Amino acid sequence: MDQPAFHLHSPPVFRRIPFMTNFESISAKVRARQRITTDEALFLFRSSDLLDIGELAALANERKNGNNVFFNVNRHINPTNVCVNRCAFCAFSRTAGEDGAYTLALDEICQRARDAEGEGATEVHIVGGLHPDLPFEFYEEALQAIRHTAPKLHIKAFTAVEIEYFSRISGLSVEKVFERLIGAGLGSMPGGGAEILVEEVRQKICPEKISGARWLEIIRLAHLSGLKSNASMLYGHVEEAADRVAHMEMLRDLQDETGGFQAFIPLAFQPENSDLKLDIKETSGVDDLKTLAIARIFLDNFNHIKAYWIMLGEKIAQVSLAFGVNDLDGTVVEEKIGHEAGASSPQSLTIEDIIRLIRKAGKVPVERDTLYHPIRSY
Ligand code: V47
Ligand code: SF4
Repeated sequence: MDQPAFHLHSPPVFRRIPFMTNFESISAKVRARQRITTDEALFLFRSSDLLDIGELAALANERKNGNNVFFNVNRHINPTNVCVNRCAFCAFSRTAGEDGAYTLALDEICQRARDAEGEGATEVHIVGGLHPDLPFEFYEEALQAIRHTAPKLHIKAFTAVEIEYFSRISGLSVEKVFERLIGAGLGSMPGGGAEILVEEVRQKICPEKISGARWLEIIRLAHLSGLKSNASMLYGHVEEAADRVAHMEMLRDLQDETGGFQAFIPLAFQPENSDLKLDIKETSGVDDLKTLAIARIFLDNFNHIKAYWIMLGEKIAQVSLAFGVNDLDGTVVEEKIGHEAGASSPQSLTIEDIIRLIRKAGKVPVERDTLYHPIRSY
């Protein structure tokens, strides 16, 4: 039987009024430190009140991070672009033997790590394709060799997609793969491979990649092994706002369980040279800022929201510091994934570039290590 909307005898103030989401109610919740729902996040995506959303995100960030903005001095190393997956959005990968396919030798990987340490980096960020012939031992030896040549570097390496592949090619369980890699020097994991965790979207953009559920399971096992990780979201392709919200909800739920995520990193899709190019345009600045701001509001259990300047460009990354962002990633050096796909940002920023960018946004630049311990404040 249908329930009456309210009892006739109830005093008027207790009558049930159908709940209507509006910006004021969301704002009141955030100000009261309450979690917002997926419907409310969707409402924000559909709203055009960019500045109001940004102000709310800035408040949520200020409570966690004050006026500090983190960056780190790092270097990316992509050992190989040969990949058996060939995701439709990826302009970085090649088939073995194709023009432009490469695989670095162990000593080339070590040389890059040695250079990075010599230039003051505290981290190497290592991700690559799923190579059909390299054995698991190659990756294990690469970590051991880096630890030997550049012992001060933190090694942040391998997405959940690569970890699952290592397990497949080695016949080892995922837990054992983590144990071996940690033994070889793995310090934490980057947030790649998440794309959009919703299966329908994955089938369109990366049908050969592990499922969203499996990505979450591998990350859960990483956190249980004691590793911290990041989580990314590739947006601005075929997904809807509801998919972005569903993606963030899965991350928020896992974070409630493990607490192992450090930063959330929305990655703006770069459409050049990928099979998804067709008629997909670059994301707009408004969409970039709104996505970062909503992430800051929705992911109340993540400490850090990172603007990856490689995909956003320096200017949007800088402006995002007024929209809830508190991390600008790092100096990077030799970026391939975004640039193969047409990113117009530079390959690298100097420490001075990053400090100036943060200061001009009225914030305090803080160099951090990979695990967010402050190293130096400027
Ligand atoms: O998983 C691939 C994305 C990711 C394109 O954890 C693309 O600190 C845009 O995850 N347009 C790898 N994005 C990079 C990544 C990352 C980057 C910086 C910092 C961290 C961190 C992680 O790059 C892939 C994929 O989602 N990607 N192709 C493209 N055309
Ligand atoms: Fe391979 Fe990763 Fe590119 Fe997909 S995104 S094709 S898994 S390198």
